Amino acid sequence: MATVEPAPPVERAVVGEIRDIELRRLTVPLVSPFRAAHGAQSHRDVVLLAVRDADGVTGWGECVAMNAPTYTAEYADGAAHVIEHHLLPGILAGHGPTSIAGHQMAKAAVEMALLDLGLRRSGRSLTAELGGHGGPIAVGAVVGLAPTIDDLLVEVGRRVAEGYTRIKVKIRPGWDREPLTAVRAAHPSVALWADANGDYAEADLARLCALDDLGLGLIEQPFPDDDLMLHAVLAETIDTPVCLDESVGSAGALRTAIHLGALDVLNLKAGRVGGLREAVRMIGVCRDHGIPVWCGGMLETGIGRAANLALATVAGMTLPGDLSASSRYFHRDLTVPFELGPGGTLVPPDGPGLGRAPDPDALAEFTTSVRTIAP
Ligand code: SMG
Ligand code: MG
Repeated sequence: MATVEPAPPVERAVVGEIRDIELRRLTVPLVSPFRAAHGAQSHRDVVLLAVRDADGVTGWGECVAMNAPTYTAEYADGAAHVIEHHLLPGILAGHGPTSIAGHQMAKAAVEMALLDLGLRRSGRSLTAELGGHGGPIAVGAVVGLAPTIDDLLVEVGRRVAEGYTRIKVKIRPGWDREPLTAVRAAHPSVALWADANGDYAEADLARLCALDDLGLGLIEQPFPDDDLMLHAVLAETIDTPVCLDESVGSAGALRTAIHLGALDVLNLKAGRVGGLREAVRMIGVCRDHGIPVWCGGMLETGIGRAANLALATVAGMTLPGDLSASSRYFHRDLTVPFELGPGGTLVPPDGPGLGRAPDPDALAEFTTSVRTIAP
């Protein structure tokens, strides 16, 4: 017999009030292909939820799963299946999301939609609900693996010219010291971070330690996600702060990683940890242990970006997140675009709920399928 997750008041209040739920698939083109250790993507394959009540108020939820299970085990088709067949039935029956193992990205999308609906109904912003301060906040841009150093420098130069003061560069074995040195020389005052998406191995420890003289703000997820011990060895050896991303899927995993000394800094993504509520709990764990934390990104459209921005203003989020303007990834975003403000900053919307909703024309342009599910 499936059990039901106990939901916080806002989410609980809307269950039982739902008229129907739209599960929508979209393909949104990226301005240019985004390449990391696990492959390249030229479009964002989005799973979008629209939860409607009887008055026609709609809550939106974006799932951050990618189109294929190359970066994480979760992926868009799988998440859509889990949402439709394992999470929504309990909600549509008036109970709340069914308790299932794993599938954090699917759970987070459902939570986002229920939260947005509940907050829209009460007129409260997500930022206020999470305890955030509303911004503006400093943000950073991410630059993927590039074909040549010259290409990398062009891309980094473009982001710096746009106003970003913190740049994260994707690295992999063989694409690390040389490109990072070139970026460091071209932009000595930019905060430079490196993200390996788990592509290094134990044999690369010395190669990573040799990056210490580049003044990097952090090295993110150098080793595979299950190898906390290796991250602990590196953190012990290297001066550059070691940041975890893929390794930390819950508050429990975070406490374990802290106990092992496997991280100095946390990249926090609500999608990776099952939702915004868990993410806020994890900010508290980081604060208790003096671990700096920042909001990660998953190339979200304006829906997920609005949620990330609200989360990024919660006290304890101490470093600039992977939260660029919409134009970094999209010629046309699903929502009114987010634009970079003075000093490389963004401001979360202050309207009810997420404060952003998809533009109907953009939805029509990018939607590839819609399923409407009613109680
Ligand atoms: O949203 O700006 C963004 C992307 C940030 O690099 C980014 N995300 O490992 O941190 C990460 C990656 C995951 C997505 S790449 C498939
Ligand atoms: Mg990362």
